[in-house]
Amino acid sequence: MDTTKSEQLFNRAQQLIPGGVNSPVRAFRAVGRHPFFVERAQGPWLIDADGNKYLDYVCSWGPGILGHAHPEVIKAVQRVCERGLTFGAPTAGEVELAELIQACVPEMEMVRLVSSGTEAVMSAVRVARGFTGREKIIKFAGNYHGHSDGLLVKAGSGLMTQSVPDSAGVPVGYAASTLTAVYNDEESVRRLMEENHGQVAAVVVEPVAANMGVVPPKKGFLEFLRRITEDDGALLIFDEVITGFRLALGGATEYTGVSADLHTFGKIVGGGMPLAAYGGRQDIMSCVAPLGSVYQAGTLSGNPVAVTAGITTLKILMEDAEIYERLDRRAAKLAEAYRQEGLSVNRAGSLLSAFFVPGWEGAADRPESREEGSRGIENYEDACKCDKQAFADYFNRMLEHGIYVAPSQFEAMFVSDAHTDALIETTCEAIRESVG
Ligand code: HOZ
Repeated sequence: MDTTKSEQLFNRAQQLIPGGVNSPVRAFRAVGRHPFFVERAQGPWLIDADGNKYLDYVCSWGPGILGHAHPEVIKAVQRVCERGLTFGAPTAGEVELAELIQACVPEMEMVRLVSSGTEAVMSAVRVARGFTGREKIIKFAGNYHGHSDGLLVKAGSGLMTQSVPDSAGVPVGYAASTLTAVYNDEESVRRLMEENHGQVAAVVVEPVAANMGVVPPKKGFLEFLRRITEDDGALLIFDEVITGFRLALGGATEYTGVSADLHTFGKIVGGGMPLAAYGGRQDIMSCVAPLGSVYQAGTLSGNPVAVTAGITTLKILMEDAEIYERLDRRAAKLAEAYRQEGLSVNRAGSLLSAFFVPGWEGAADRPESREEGSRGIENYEDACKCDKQAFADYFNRMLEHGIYVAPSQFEAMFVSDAHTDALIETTCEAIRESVG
């Protein structure tokens, strides 16, 4: 595979951009190679600067549920661009997108549009503090909620990939009001709630964790969080930046049946453009300025181009009654292929992770260890035990087969509607040849 142009670009990038990338996991450090630079993308394919073509299961880390450059989305964006790129004033599209979000997730009684998932969660936490008059929050080790100061404590995603649980530069005081519990462990939450009774503004959780690899909630875990927050007068925030419009049109609430007070969305809701949203109960969201005293603002919030990409994407999803069933079926096929090779697989709809758990070698020959749910990863500590070198070897072999999965054991694999049955079959063959 010729990678000359990507290498040249990476050399130039490293002179100016920290690590040569604008988001750490993209640097490919965990898989021992340099990143490729993307030239363009279409459907399930990425084409790099040297003309190499990859079947893409990263899908821009989640937004690409329809595949890349969906013609309807591109056309709508081209049309709206002709009318101007940003106004810093309200547009009809913002109202329409808010209405569509509410139609999909009825709990979103009020919605605020922002520009990134980080901003959405940071703002939701501020609203929770303003509403309750309390300062502390509880998050879970291995959950990632963007890079705002108070949420970079025992965070997943890039921090896990680099084995840095906490970021430097976060004032001790900020981190002190973030309490960390163990995902899927009710007792750890109960203890923190008791020790900090009446002081916790919110429990913020990825309802299906997807930043320590995919880790679904154990039966009853989210229901427990709902009860304990209600009993204490704290709010429950579902960070649905990844799960929103991916697990179902109604996101995690539809998928799990559990309600939250506030939700945050990103990725799919922006249709591939920088747009995110937070919202929920009207009494809580009424605290946001100019209605209330919790301040949050943004020049590019509700940007007309991003809003158009979001509206078009949500409409396509809403009009296709079978899309989620299709995605689920295809992801299940991939999961089965990984299991047959002895890996431990977690899956929720079109999100999945294959973990190189200790003892994975030879597990393919032990039928009992191939069963769904056996040798499962349930939390951060379990995920940390995985064999990262084996993952890196597998990643590189998949890339040689022309298949791009996330360059970290701790990121999800995303299946899009552009991954046809035939492409899934090709991928299963590559999995058989790349694991082990
Ligand atoms: N941290 C995000 C993935 N969970 C984004 C990574 C990127 O865009 O490089």
